[in-house]
Amino acid sequence: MMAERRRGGGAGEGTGAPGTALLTKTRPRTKRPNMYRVLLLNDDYTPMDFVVHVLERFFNKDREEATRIMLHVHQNGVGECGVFTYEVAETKVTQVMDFARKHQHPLQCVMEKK
Ligand code: TYC
Repeated sequence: MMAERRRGGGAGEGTGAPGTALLTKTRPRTKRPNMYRVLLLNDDYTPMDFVVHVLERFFNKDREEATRIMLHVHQNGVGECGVFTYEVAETKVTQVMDFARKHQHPLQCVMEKK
């Protein structure tokens, strides 16, 4: 007697026209996106104030945090500006590289998968 378990136009059940019912079992699937670190690299020429400005402007850091990250990069060669999804990380890298080039500084910004 129970020809179909469910009926009535819910997700994945087709149009409800006669003979078209598709019985599907779904469960909610939330998958975490891959995340990417955006890194600044040290060099001998880019002014410290410029790097602090980059961290404030593109990574929304306050002056104190921006200065801390800049000094970390200066002393260690590399440092993390933030962690983002692929598209956001790619956009940050492009923005920083374009901004550095425009001001004729050799500052390098890269991304790496976490
Ligand atoms: N080393 C640079 C200087 O002494 C400062 C600097 C810091 C440059 C961080 C790049 O990502 C950088 N002027």
